[in-house]
Amino acid sequence: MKRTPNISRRSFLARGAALGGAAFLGGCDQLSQSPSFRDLLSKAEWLTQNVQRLILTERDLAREYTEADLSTHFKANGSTSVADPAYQAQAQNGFSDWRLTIDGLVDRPASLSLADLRALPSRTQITRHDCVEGWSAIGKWTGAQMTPLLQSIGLKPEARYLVFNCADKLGAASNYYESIDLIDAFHPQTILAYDMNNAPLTVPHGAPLRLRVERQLGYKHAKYIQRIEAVSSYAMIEGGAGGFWEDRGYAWYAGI
Ligand SMILES: Nc1nc2c(c(=O)[nH]1)N[C@H]1C(S)=C(S)[C@@H](COP(=O)(O)O)O[C@H]1N2
Ligand SMILES: [Mo]
Repeated sequence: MKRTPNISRRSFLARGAALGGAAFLGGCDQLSQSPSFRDLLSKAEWLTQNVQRLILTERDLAREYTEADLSTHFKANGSTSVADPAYQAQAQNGFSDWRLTIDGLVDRPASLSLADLRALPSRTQITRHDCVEGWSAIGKWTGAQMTPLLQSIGLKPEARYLVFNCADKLGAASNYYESIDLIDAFHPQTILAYDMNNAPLTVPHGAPLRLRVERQLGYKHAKYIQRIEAVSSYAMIEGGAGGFWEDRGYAWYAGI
């Protein structure tokens, strides 16, 4: 494993000092919850791998539960099926010819099969999903970790958000979509989940691939992902607010 060079730590500390020194370093987690600080951290100049690593090791994980805590019933919400004929044909074939596109502000755009994704470094986590509609459920999720995937794809310096394009429309004219910043993209519990409760994702829960971004509310957890685009801004996408529900008035930052 490559070690973090001291020079990077020094330049990180220098920047930290410029922002208020000890208070900045000591209160890292609280500060990371403030939108303006998150915005600052998302700026390209901050996003060398080593800086990300230093920040993220300080971040709390969402609470993880045990097998005994698993909900006997996990509600499926929002879209529970997809009308798109191309998706339905893929589902018929067990998603063997489905592909995930990763493009936008990346060094090496990719087209990945489910087998490709299953071969990547994975993480399994038992977490509680909280929907703004007033229900929660505990489920077990396994998926490809975003951090090593993004490191192999390579983000361009201008990249600040990942936009997840989904296959469903939820009664609207255009597809469901969501966006997360790079703080959440590189969070250790952020995974592209292909298994739920030890079995391949079912269609109601977002087959074949959905986002788990455990420090955010339910609507950020995009199901039926077909494309991930790295962008510098989401202002020009759809309604401009960064997501299907955000365009309809929900907060973009849905941290819990
Ligand atoms: N593509 C897509 N993703 C989606 C939704 C949706 O309708 N379409 N609904 C969101 C909402 S509001 C919630 S609470 C969760 C529900 O996930 P579940 O069906 O696995 O419970 O998915 C989120 N992701
Ligand atoms: Mo939700």
